[in-house]
Amino acid sequence: MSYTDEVLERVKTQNPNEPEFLQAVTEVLNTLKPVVEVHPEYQKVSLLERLCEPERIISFRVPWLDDNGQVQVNKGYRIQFNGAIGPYKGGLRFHPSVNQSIMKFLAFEQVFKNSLTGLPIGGGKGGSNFDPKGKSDNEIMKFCQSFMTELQRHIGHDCDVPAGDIGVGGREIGYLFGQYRRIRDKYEAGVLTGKGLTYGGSLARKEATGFGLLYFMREMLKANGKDLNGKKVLISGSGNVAIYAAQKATEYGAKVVAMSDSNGCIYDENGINLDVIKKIKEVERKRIKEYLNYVPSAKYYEDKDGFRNIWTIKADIALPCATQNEISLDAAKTLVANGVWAVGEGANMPTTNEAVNYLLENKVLLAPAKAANAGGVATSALEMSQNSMRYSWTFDEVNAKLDGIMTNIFKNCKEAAEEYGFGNNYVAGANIAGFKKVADAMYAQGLI
Ligand code: NDP
Ligand code: 2IT
Repeated sequence: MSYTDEVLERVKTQNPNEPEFLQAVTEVLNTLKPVVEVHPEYQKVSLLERLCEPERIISFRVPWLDDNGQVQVNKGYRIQFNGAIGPYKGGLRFHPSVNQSIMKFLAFEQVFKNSLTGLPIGGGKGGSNFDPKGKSDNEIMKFCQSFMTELQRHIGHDCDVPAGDIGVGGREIGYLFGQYRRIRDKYEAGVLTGKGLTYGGSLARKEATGFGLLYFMREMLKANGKDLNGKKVLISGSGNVAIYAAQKATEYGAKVVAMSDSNGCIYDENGINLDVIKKIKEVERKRIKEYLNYVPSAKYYEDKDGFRNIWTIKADIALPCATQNEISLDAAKTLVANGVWAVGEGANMPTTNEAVNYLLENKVLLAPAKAANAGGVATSALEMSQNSMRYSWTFDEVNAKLDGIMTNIFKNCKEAAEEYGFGNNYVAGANIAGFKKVADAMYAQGLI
C-alpha cells in the first residue's frame, strides 16, 4: 500500500463520523502521491499523519439571552489546524449545520489555501451552530459577545486571527472586535480581519473573495484560449462571495443570469441587477425571491429536498459561491449536458469528489476552491500587514496586490499540475503547490 493510502486508511479509522473532513482529506491525499514519492523522508517523520491531525481543537459553550429573556445555548469551535508557516488564520462560520466535521474540513483546506497565497499564514477555522436568520441586531450582538468572551483567550494577532465566513460579515466582526478590545483592554487591530474601515479594516477586503475568484478565472480561461466576455454565468448564493463575483464577472463582459439563496434561485435572462441584490441581501437581509418585486420579468424557482434548480439552467460557466457539496454528481452531469465548460469554486468544497472527477473527465475547466477563493484570506493577510504598519493602502493598491496574488496562484497551480503529470487538473495542482511549502516548513521544524 502506498504511503498516502496508508495515511488515508488511518484517518478514516480515526475519524469515522466526520464525512466532510474525510472527503477533504481523501481529495488531497489522492493528489499528493507523486510528491511524497520523491520525498521519502516525509514518511520517515510521519509528516502526512501529522498534517491530517489538527494541532488543537477548541470547543466551548456559548450561552446567551434572547430578546424574550430566554436562555439559549450554542456550541462554539475553533480548530487551530496547522501553524507551521504563520499564525492560524481562517474565518468563523455561524450556521445551524456547523459541527466538528465541517469545522475540520474547512480548517484543513485553509492550511493549503493560505500556503498558496504566498503570505505567512497558518490554517484555522471556527464558528458556531448558531442560526443568525431571523435574529434581531441585539440578539446577534449578545451572541457575538458571549462567543468572544470564551474565544478571546485562544486568539491574538501573532497567534490566531479569525475573520468572516457564512453568517459572519462586517456587523458580526464589529461586535466581536468590540468585545475582544473590552476584555483584553488593548487595541490589537490585527486580531480579527474583515473589520470596518473606521477601526482597522482594509479597503477591498469585502470585495476580495469574489473579485479574486474572477481574477483566477480570467487567468485559467486565458491559459486555455478562452475568456469571460459574452459568456453566460450561474452564481449560486447571494452573500459576500457571490455578490462580488457577480460584480467582477459583469465588469469582464459576462452576463450573470442566475443567483440563489438557501430557498431557491432567480433567473433573469437580461442579466441580474446587482443593485437590487445588494439592497435585498446587504441592507434588508431578506430572501432572494424579493427580486421579483423589482424585476417582474425574472423567474423564481423554489428548491425542494436538497435539489438545486440553479444547476439546471443553460450557461457557459458555473460559479458555486454558497456552501459545501452544492454540486452533486447529478448536478455535474446536468451542467455538462447543458454545455457548461468551466466551473469556479467560490465556496469551500462546493463540489463532491464524484462530481469533481466527472467534471474533470468531461474536460470541464475546474478552478478549485483552495486556490480560486484564496483572495479573501490573502486580503485578510494584507489587512494584518496594514494593521502592523499602522497605515492603510488605497483601494487600488490593495486590489492590485490581490490581482497579482491570484495571478501567481494560478501560475503555481498550473506549473505544479504539469510538473507532476496532472495536465490541466488544477485541483491536483492546487493541492500540490499548497502542500509543498507547509511540508517543507514542518520538516524543517522537527517533530511538531
Ligand atoms: P454569506 O453568509 O455572505 O452568504 C452565504 C450564501 O450562501 C447565502 O446566499 C446563503 O443563503 C447561501 N447558503 C449558505 N448555506 C447554504 C446551504 N446550506 N444551502 C444553500 N445555500 C446556502 O457567506 P459567504 O459569501 O462569505 O460564503 C460563501 C461561501 O464562500 C462559503 O462556502 C464560504 O466558506 C466561502 N468563502 C468565503 C470567504 C469570505 O471571505 N467570506 C472566503 C473564501 C471562501 P441563505 O442566506 O439563504 O442562507
Ligand atoms: O474560507 C476562507 O478563506 C474565509 N472564510 C476567509 C478567511 C479569512 O481569514 O479571511
